[in-house]
Amino acid sequence: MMESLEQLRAELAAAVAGAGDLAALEEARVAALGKKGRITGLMKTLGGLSPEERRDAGAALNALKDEISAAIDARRRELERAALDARLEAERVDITLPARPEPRGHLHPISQTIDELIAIFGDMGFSVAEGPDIEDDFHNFTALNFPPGHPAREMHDTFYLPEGEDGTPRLLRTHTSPVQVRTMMGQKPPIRVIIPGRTYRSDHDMTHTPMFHQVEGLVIDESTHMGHLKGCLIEFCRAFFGIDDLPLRFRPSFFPFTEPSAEVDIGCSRKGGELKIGNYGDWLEILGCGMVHPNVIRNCGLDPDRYQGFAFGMGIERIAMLKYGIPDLRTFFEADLRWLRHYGFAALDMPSMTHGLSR
Ligand code: 2NL
Repeated sequence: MMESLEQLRAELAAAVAGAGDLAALEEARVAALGKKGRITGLMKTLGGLSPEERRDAGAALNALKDEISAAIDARRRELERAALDARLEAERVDITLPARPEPRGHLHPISQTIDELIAIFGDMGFSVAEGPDIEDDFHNFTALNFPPGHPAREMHDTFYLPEGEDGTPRLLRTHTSPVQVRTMMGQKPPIRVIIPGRTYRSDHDMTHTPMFHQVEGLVIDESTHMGHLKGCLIEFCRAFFGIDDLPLRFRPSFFPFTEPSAEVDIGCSRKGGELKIGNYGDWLEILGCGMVHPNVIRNCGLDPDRYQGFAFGMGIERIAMLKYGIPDLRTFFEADLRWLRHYGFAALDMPSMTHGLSR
């Protein structure tokens, strides 16, 4: 029997070692240790032996069984490891490859310009505020010192909506100023915010679209004066157009919500019918500004004897057209992909003070 056990050990060990995958290994296990396996079969013959023979043969069979079991376990770990290695190799992903070889989307010039405004004013310590497009009379007109019969309040210029549940008239904001009203009513000075956003006016021709974008800025503190207003806007215009010696001219003007008020021109040239921004002797209007009217400060719940400040506003389409040479306002809203491919910006071109604000 011992001789045949040696033979059996060699055969079973070879079957285990030669199993090429987990299924073959399971077959070898059943053939050796299963109910009808060869070791199991020999175990069943022990009963017919004499006590002495049974003790020796039993010990030998148990040793063989343990040895083959251990060999099967070892082989199983080997095969599982090899299977995992093969799978990892097959499913390998090169995470250093670009997500898409060629990014195809473009940022709209309005989005790009807003990113640039936020970068420049952010660098000067301004944060960004937002508010609802649907407003009420108080935030859009009354708080801003528009008198009751002011032409801007007319149906003709403003999109009015059905009144709200409380009976107050609703409208689409005609400027971003109501967000500044909400800011003053909601937080204590010092305040330094810009508000870029959509605005709406009932006007549609070559140079007007019923929806357009504005950015307004507001600074409120205890001693903010017109010198701060001038320095801030000179710095902004020079950074935005990337022209260090860009001249600015402040002309007296009127807005209901500022006193005094000014309109700002930047230097330009119109030689040969082509508009060029820079120090060339001619002037181009770019924005409106002023010291916030004491009535507005009071209407927003602040004490005008303690707080004062400045505000400004400009059209985003207009400054984008000037900077990027876009000739027609209406093309901004046509959703023409060829136009966007031409005037749009790469999605990962993050504007910043140190890495350039444009391509
Ligand atoms: C323009 C001129 C301007 C403001 C906007 C403002 C807002 C508050 C108080 C005072 Cl809450 N002023 N905004 C001030 C001056 C001019 O916009 O030409 N926009 C396109």
